[in-house]
Amino acid sequence: MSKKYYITTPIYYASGDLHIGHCYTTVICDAISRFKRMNGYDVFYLTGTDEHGQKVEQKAIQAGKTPKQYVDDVVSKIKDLWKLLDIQYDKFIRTTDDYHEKTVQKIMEKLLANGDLYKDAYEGWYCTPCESFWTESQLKDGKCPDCGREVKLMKEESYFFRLSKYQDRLVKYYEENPEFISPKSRMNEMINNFIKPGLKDLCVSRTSFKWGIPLTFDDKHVVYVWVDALSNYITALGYLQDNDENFKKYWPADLHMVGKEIVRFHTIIWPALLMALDLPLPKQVYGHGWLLLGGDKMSKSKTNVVDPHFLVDRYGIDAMRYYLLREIPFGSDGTYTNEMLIKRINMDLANIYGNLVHRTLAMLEKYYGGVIPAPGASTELDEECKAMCEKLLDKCIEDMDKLDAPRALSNIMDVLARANKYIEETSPWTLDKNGDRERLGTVMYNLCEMIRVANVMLQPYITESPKKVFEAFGTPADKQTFESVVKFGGTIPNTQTTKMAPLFGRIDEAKEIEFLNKYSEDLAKKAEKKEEKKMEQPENTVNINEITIDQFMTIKLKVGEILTAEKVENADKLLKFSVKVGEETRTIVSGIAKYYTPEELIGQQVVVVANLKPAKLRGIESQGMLLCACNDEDIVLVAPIKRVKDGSEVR
Ligand code: ME8
Repeated sequence: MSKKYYITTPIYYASGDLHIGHCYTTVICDAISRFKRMNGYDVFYLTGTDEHGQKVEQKAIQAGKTPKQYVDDVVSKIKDLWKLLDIQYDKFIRTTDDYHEKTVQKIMEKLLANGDLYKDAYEGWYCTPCESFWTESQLKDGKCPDCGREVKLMKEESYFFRLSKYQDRLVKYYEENPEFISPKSRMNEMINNFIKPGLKDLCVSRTSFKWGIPLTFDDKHVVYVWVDALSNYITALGYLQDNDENFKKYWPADLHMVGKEIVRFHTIIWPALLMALDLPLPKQVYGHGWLLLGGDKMSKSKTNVVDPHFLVDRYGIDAMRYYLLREIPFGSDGTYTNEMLIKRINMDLANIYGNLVHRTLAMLEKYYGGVIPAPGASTELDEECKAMCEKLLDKCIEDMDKLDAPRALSNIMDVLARANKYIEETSPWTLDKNGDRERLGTVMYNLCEMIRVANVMLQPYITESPKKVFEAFGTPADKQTFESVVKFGGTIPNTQTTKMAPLFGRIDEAKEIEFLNKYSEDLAKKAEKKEEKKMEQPENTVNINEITIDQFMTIKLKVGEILTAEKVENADKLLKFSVKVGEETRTIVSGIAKYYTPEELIGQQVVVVANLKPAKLRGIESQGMLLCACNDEDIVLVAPIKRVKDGSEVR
């Protein structure tokens, strides 16, 4: 029976378009999966989308859609992208899938029943884009330490998971399984930054928004997105469902491949949750590096995104896959540059691979009418090339055991480069001129076989060209297995070859770079314009003709009492207030100075938009907005018609 191999990518946030940094994780996992399949493993490759949470809810509102409509659209684009990149996954999970939602509810019930959940009040700093809580000391200059964006102080009733209880068991697991957190440097990071300062219990439910999985035992609460998302790795296999065959067969995961910024969720929270559920732990979490652009992480929000559709359209799937797999040193960050992309295509794919294939086909045509000749006696040189080919499979297995695709590809390219050198060394045109048919036949046969061996080994990484090459050489594609390259000589003599279109045309580097730089500049300008427009039209004034009740409920209106009021210096229209909203006191700046004196407002009750993104007005951070009735002549503050407790919700 073949050995199983369960590999996962993170599930992608369904909150916008993906860039080639995202494609990196999926392409690596695809190459590993294809390699393992060819190496005889029974592989299950899972990917999917992370669709709940406040970030998605807000994006949906901005787009004037319901959250479900919004994620449906994004997910369909993500699936198209994986198709474009020829990603061969076994399952695509969506966290809005019914079976997933029900199972997450059961997981939460189980945690409650085991005493791993308790209810308390939560106060902490929350980064909405990262969906992460931080303590005061973890913040960097008062901002999110992961993405550098603003954080919000949140206070709400929540359920907590007893994460602290699992600290010692986690450390023991790390010690006993040194490969669990890879590469090793990431393990030290986890221990020093998170474990040593002491794990705190984790807030795992939220009441401040609705777009999530409700708790069955307290439906005011939705499950914290990271618990919802991490559970995908077992819900996708049928955990706690009627058909749990895949769960029994594939769990625990052999590899969770993740970007380095989410290693902590996968190596602390996830194993602790699994311990609480009494389940075996994954064998390895690999934190790969980032694809950088101009020194920064590529990111949707930084508008420095490199569009995979454009690149695939211009250079082809194989060029993109090859670039991602070959160029970025595995485990470390790598910088995307147009120059390196073009260089890689020219150096490896056009000069080494494409050139070899075309020269060989052309010589076969010229000397043998396109038919592959049978080999004769071998020379020392031939034996050296054969030995190199026969070692290739083992080398690649060794590399891929370390998940080192760049190295495996470099070893395959070495064989192709060796074949190019073999042509120079044997000089088939001289053999032809001298009428040395036997030696010419041997040389041509060996060239075809070297191409075949390298082509077999290229199949997990690039998916189109090997097929085309097999076809041109008349090689039956279904027989090009790893076993077929153990011994040199799998090419069948007397096979008719056919002409093929150039695999990879050589690109004029200078011209192409000029074109790409101009293209990037235009894109950046467009993005800048879009950003400017957004500033002119703040997010909350996006034109929505009709909103649903769910969308309305995302706007938090609360009653507040004005404690102090004063004029803002050098600003005729502005008044600065401190407003008591429940237990907190907020600073709010409002443009109503022409309509009220500060004194008449002290002690008044008003309606505050409480979840408005803070904005700076004349250097003062305004933490909310006061509702007013407005017309051409007047602006009048809106207030409850009788006094109520401040902090009361308005809906
Ligand atoms: O983190 N270079 O989703 P996501 C390399 N939903 N990899 C990059 C990258 C870059 N510039 N930018 C993103 C999430 N990635 C969560 C996961 S799993 C239970 C929940 C990688 O859409 C990133 O590191 O932000 C991650 O591995 C993947 O893209 C998805 O990121």
